[in-house]
Parts: sequence; C-alpha cells; structure tokens
Amino acid sequence: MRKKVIAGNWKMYKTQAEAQEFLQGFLKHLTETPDDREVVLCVPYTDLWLLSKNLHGSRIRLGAQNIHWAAEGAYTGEISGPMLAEAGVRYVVVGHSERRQYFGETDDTVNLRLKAAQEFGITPILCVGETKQQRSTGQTEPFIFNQLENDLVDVDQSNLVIAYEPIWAIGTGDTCEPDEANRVIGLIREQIDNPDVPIQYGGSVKPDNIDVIMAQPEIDGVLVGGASLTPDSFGRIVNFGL
Ligand code: G2H
Repeated sequence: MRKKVIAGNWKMYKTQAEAQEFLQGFLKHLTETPDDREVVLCVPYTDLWLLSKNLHGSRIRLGAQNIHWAAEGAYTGEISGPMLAEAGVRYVVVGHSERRQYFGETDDTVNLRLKAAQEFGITPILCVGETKQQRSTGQTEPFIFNQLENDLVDVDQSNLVIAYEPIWAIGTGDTCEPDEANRVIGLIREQIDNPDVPIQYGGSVKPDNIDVIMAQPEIDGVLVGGASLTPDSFGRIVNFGL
C-alpha cells in the first residue's frame, strides 16, 4: 500500500518566533491523526534547527525547500545535503514551479538535486505540473511526461515522492478539479517505473477541499502552501476524513 504523505510548504514565511507559535497550536491536532499518515513540514532554512529540537518525540517529519547537488563548495546562497541531514531533515522539495520560474531551475539541475538528496538519505518531493497556457493548448500530458523523463534520469524510485502541481492552481484559489487531478496523477503513475511512489496533489489545497481530494483513489497526499501556515487549517488538512 502506498504511503500517505501530507506536507506543508511554508515557502518564505515564518521567523523562528512565528514557527514556535505555529507548533504550539499545531501539535494538539496530531493526537487524532491516524498513524499511517506521514506529516511533513518543509520550512525555511533558519527554522530548521529550531524545529529539529522541538519536534523531538513528535511524529512530524522535517523538510526543506531545496538542496544543492554538491556536498560542499563555493556556491553562495545554496545549502547542502550534509547540512540538511545534520539538522534532521527527512524530505526536501525539489523543482517547485516557483524555483523553476523565478530562479532558473531546469530539468538538469532538478535531476542533480534529486540525486543529491537521495545520496544523503533525504527523500525528495519532485514537483511537476503545467502552465495555464500548456493546459489550454492540449500540452498538459506531453509537458509533464517530458519533465518526468528528464528529471528522473538515474533517480532511485524507491526513495521518492512526486507532487503534481498544476501551476495555474498554485496560490490562486483555483483548485484543479479533484477528478482531473486524479486523472493526471494516474497518468503520471503509468509513466514511472515504481508503482509504489506516493504521488501528491498540490495547488490551493484547503480545509474545505481536502476531503474530496483525498477521496480520489490515485491521490496519495497533498503539498500545501498557504493553508499550511495556520495551525488550525493545517490541522484540519492532516486530519482529513475524520
Ligand atoms: C503550491 C502549493 C504548495 P498553495 O505551490 O506547494 O501552494 O497551496 O498556496 O497553492
């Protein structure tokens, strides 16, 4: 059975004080969360050690939002696998559309980052998804299949999560219809070698749509931006269906 992975992506939000306040409100929600759900928080680098120390004994898995492919070196502004692993990071988001769009990430760099994460024992969450224009011109499937083919060269599919994030649904409030997300995720599963890879949906996931999203048979979890920033909304999301 595929693992259910519910991940928050805080993006560039939350100072340490704000992260601490979030934790105080969020931990109580986890007492109801079924054991078979992996709960992940992908936080800014400056919050990693604070959470690492405060999550001890909690079931939350710590995540980061990027990783460089070298173990160390003259790469100003980057962060390495050993640095993340030392802080207790278990998951890392790779190839998020905001990285591809604003910071020049390409399929080649995404591929290098995926392999680096695995080398240092961190599970990468690979993000793929099409733009509005690609969708309206019938390019959704070929575009995503091409991303998968290039991003996954020599990547170990036994230590991988994929997130389908249609770019037009990110932070816009426009959620992809759950049955359409289910359809695309089913196609993604046909393209990869390992049928056990958890595949998430991401893009304007909220407390009021989580139950219908998670009721879809192909959807194994969610990657949540805005709605992971408040304890009650993310608490409701991790406790979907209850
Ligand atoms: C997509 C998502 C989190 P949001 O970027 O990865 O963000 O839930 O705010 O659309």
